[in-house]
Amino acid sequence: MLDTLPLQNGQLSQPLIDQYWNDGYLFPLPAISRDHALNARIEFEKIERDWLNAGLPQALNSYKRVNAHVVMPFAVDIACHPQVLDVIEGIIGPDIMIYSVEFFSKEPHTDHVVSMHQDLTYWGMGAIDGLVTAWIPLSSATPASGCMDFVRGSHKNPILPHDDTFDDNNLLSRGQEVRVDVDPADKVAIEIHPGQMSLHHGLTIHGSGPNMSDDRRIACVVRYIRPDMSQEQAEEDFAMLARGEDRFGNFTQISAPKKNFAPEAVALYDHIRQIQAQVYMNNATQKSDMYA
Ligand SMILES: O=C(O)CCC(=O)C(=O)O
Repeated sequence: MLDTLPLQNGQLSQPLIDQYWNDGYLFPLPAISRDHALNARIEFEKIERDWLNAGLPQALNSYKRVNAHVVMPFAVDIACHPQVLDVIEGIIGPDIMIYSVEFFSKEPHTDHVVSMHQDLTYWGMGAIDGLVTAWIPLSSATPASGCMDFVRGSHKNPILPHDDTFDDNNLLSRGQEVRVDVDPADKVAIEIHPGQMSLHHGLTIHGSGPNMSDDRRIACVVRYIRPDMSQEQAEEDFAMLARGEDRFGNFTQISAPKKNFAPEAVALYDHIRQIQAQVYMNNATQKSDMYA
């Protein structure tokens, strides 16, 4: 296990900020505490039990897989944790919005993978620098459990062509895969454990292999944006202010839910989903629902 990178008064030092912009990722960094991560897993698994057959309008998997912050307060608690935001501030500055919180889980001994891709490919914001992802594990992410692999320096590319595979074992909405043969030797395995996190740039080529371990691999994945970013392919898009100010108004601001799946939050979730699905699934070679 790699030692957590040292912060200066809870913030990224200039050499670490430089390393992020040079490599397109940074890890392992301190995140929420180990206890917080393990308790968040307990809450996540309780939601899985309590809400699976509760008659929600969408499949529970959809709420877990995208925009969990709209309906699950514990997802907002993680995304707004001051320690995490102090680190994010070093990358995108003092005004920080949450674009999405997503749970990526892989069951033990299963073939689910994430093909190599760039996040920004289908998000309608262009090839921007003002989006950073914090990948916060709620269980250990190791090469055996299917941790992420990053390609160093690949964020210096534009958005590259991707092919849709719609493979059932792929956790991405379209099974999208970057049309580049990534040499296995160029993949850096991002082993991290509860209490740590990794950061990656929206253009960094990354993916992850199957979980061959005996435990679930669960991560809380938070997409942070600067308020001056904007949605170019839909009239409206949504974000939650986590710190600082939004002086641009490019995103409709949403507030944190007060309880799990509050009816008004579930209705808002559906509204956001309808608008974002048009962007995410634009020109898809196969009609498919977003994260059903
Ligand atoms: O959790 C994974 O394996 C992949 C997550 C991912 O693609 C991302 O965080 O952008």
